[in-house]
Amino acid sequence: MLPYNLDHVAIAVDNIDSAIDGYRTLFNIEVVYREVVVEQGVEEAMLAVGGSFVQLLQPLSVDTPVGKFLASKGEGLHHVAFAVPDILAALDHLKGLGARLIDESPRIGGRGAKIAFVHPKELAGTLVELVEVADE
Ligand code: CMX
Ligand code: CO
Repeated sequence: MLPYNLDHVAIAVDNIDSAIDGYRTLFNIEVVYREVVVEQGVEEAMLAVGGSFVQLLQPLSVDTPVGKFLASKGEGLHHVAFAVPDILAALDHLKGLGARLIDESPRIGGRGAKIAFVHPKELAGTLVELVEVADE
């Protein structure tokens, strides 16, 4: 299983508007997509950098993955996401290797993409997301 791109690097933030302002002011990076994803418990903003994104994540409540993360660790890097052409094939491949999956089957994330997570304890303490981007 070979990801074809680094889709995004996700950062947990307390205030998405001030985080967006910071990236715009310092790096002139603009938001190309912004969405509330209720199932994931976040408001997310995607900021384009070349063919990849910085994903800023503000939790919708404390009782969500990003809310719990902020409460225990504070703001910072939350996960990295690899783009894969076929997420079902990628999950089958990982299951075959006995990987510790958080999602056995894909969920729908921002941009209508199919997403699934691999546990951070599996990969040097970093949460990894697989993304199959929806057709334009
Ligand atoms: N990166 C690295 N480690 C993390 C982590 C993260 N993002 N989130 C939690 N952990 C670690 C904690 O530090 C803790 O480690 P210790 O046991 O060493 O203290 C351990 O995982 C358990 O932490 P927890 O607060 O009890 O969290 P849970 O086990 O309830 O949940 C996880 C952790 C990864 C299973 C959960 O956050 C999850 O399901 N994440 C996937 C969904 C998600 O993150 N959605 C938001 C993003 C949506 C998007 O990108 O579109
Ligand atoms: Co993500």
